Amino acid sequence: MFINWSRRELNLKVVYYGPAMSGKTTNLEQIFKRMDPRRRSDLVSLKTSEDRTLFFDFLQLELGKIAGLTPKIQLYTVPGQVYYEATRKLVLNGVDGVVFVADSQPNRLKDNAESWASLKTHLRAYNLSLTAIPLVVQLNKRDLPAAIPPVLLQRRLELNGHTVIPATASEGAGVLDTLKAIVNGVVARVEKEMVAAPQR
Ligand SMILES: Nc1nc2c(ncn2[C@@H]2O[C@H](COP(=O)(O)OP(=O)(O)OP(=O)(O)O)[C@@H](O)[C@H]2O)c(=O)[nH]1
Ligand SMILES: [Mg+2]
Repeated sequence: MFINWSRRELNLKVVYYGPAMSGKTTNLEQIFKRMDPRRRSDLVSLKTSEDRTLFFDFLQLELGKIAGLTPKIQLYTVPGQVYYEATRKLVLNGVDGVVFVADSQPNRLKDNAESWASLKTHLRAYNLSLTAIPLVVQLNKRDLPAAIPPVLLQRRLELNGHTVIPATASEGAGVLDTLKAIVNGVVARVEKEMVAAPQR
């Protein structure tokens, strides 16, 4: 979180995290398509020639005022491919909320679990944890006939208590529900912090 008092802007950072090809970039593309252009930036995507995220994607949204400040929500995705671990950690720096995009295909259960473990490790390095910041789990690719039942992922990742939202991001289903859930979580957290420590 960063407050620019002279411009009365509140900057909040949400990171879409998850294994390779789970649909993180697709989420941002759908949000970009569905949001009022006056309330969103351009979508910046740094991709390889095969459409894989190279560094991150970035999209900024503007919300209605909170406590006289204009909140700007910055959405980032991480690159899911295994060898970009250092980039994933870097993108998480200063994060206010995480959307974990899991892949529903049965053969991706292990990749989901490994990505989940790496998320925990990186957050710990920033003195954060999955219970300390708002987190939403999106179970994506529900359109696939072999999609695993949500409870299987819940058990494997030990997701007791975390919100799980089913989605088919490629069709836009569940994308805005996921966004709403994480934005509500992040804004509620900020409001609580402002009450606890009013700044001006
Ligand atoms: N069937 C199906 N395919 C999807 C869905 N969401 C995304 N995809 C496809 O999955 C592929 C990967 O999507 P991306 O959004 O690029 O995945 P990513 O997580 O950003 O991948 P990396 O950047 O490499 O980590 C693309 O071909 C998408 O069209 C979905 O809900 N169902
Ligand atoms: Mg991507």
